[in-house]
Amino acid sequence: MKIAPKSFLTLKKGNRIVGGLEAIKHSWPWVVRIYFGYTGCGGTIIDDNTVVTAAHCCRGYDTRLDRIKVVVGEHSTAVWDLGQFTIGVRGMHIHPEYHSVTFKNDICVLQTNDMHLRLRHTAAPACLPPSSWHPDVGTRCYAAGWGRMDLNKPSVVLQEVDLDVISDERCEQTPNAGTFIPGQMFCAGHLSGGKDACQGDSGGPLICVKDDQPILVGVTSWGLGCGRPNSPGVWTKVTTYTKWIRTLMSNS
Ligand code: 4AZ
Repeated sequence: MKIAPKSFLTLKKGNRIVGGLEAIKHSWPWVVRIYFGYTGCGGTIIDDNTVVTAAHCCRGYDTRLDRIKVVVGEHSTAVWDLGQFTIGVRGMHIHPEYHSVTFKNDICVLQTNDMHLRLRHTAAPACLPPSSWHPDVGTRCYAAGWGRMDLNKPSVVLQEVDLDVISDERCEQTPNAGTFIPGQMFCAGHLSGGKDACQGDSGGPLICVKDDQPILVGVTSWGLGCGRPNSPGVWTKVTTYTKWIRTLMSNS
């Protein structure tokens, strides 16, 4: 799908996700804030009625869909932003092989009510990666969320940060080794530390740009601390799951 060229990746001054900056309002139209009860997670719109998030966010809510609230067009959680709206969830698909201890297959697809994206100025889908396409090591990508900043309090306004794709081999040389599963997960960030996703950013996207299109390459999943040197964050490798996701989309 063609994406309207909004102000994606144009930054304005602000502070800190960890080491990031405040995003320009509505410059991440595919990012949603999802409340599972009172717990906040991120998510990504991929079409009019589909949002991708982390399985560890969805867990326990498959029989309580009425307790889930997807907020679209959100910028500040403290005020009702112009263009912000809330959408209900009709169905949930936690990956059938998600494992809550090892975090393998940490991906969940939510079927929402129709978001009427064509009529919205503040919401648009990100693209799924072409099957088996994954950005090269070193590619600069971007994460966003309302999670904790510097292991401190959550951010009130959407933060964004640039993170580089790290090789599986290099990731295996960090404390992530042992839990990290190549093929299903990948690492992104800066080995020097400082920039990272953190608690509360889970479920949100790592977006890489390919042919001027925003591609949902990763789902924020886990990490050992936030922004520590030699301890990059770990993302669910979306390309591994594209077929599964597309099947769910065509069945909805
Ligand atoms: C979390 O707890 C979490 N530094 C998400 C991402 C990272 C750490 C923790 C990555 O949801």
